[in-house]
Amino acid sequence: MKIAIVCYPTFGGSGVVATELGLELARRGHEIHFITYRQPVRLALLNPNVHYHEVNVPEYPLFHYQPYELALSSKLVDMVKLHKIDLLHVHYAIPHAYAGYMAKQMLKDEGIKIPMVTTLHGTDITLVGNHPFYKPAVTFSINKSDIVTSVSQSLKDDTLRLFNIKNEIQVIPNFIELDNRIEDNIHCKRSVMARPEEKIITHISNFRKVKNIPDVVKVFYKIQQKAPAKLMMVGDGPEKIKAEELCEELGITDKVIFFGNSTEVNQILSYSDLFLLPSETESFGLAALEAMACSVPVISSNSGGLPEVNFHGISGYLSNVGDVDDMAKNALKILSDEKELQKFKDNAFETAKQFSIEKIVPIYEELYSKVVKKQ
Ligand code: GMT
Repeated sequence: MKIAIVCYPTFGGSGVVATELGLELARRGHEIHFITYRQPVRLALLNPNVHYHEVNVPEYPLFHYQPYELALSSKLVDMVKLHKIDLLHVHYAIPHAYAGYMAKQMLKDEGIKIPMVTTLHGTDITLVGNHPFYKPAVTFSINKSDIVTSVSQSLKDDTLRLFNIKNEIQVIPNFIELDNRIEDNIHCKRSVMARPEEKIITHISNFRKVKNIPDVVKVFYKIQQKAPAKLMMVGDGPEKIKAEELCEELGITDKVIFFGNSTEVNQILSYSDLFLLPSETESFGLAALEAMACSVPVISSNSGGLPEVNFHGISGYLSNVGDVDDMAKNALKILSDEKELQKFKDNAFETAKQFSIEKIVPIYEELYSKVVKKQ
């Protein structure tokens, strides 16, 4: 099949999922066309089945806002015609589903019928999409998609609660490539991060408010009072400076490393003993799954789709949002006994297997075949 994938090309979870999906589909013999404004960060182009088409939006002084949706829908029309694409798969409703629908309509006018699959990822529904300024357009484009998928049951429930949706929503959880662990090597050594007796605690995110970054620091502060430990903060975003300031206030700057956006996530996770994700909400929590796939247990909040990924008392522990005492208590329960730690590490990896790329990607392939046949 020839599939166009529209996504955000950044470090965010939706872009990562879209990229990994495209790469796996390409390995399975499909011809994949990524259409976005920049080359996705995890996209390797050394595959004859993978193509990347950049959406350019020329700056024009009349426009206060440059019309990206217009440029994207025009690019979709051109690429569908040029490469004889069979299907559009858009990730993140805003503005991708809207632009995809416009492209479909323009193509229909020329006698070309193309189905559109829309995958909802989280903030497109829970934070941004339900804002009154966007809601009618988001509702419309979800209802006009040929197939709608969401990455968790929790996100499906949120979508049905917040929008007037007439379409069916199919839950397809995010997935992970297993065996991502990387051994100590010349380019990345555990000793750079911590001393042998110190446990490595890691957090990875886009450092937005929804991630509750101060709670990451507070939980770590409590952990290091009882057990020798270091905190790895990976990623960048608006809350990073505040986190650095909080570390200074608490006198723990020598125990915290801020990496910024890193392409060495798997190396860092391979040395980690525990992952912290105390988010206010999380439709899925891909970062938690990435940690689990590297055998790292997860201490998370129990909101949104997190309970569908992190199993309480098995792959880690879940606490109420903001309950840093409970999170620290649970973290120490895992860390203070080597046997217990190993059990949780093994369980985390076993849990991640349920979300293996080999299990999940065929579900998308089946959906694609069905919807293409229907046209
Ligand atoms: O806030 C983020 O983590 C980025 C955001 C995105 O859209 O890229 O992530 C959302 O989609 C991910 C992939 O499906 C999910 O794993 C994240 O849980 C979700 N974020 C939120 O719901 C806050």
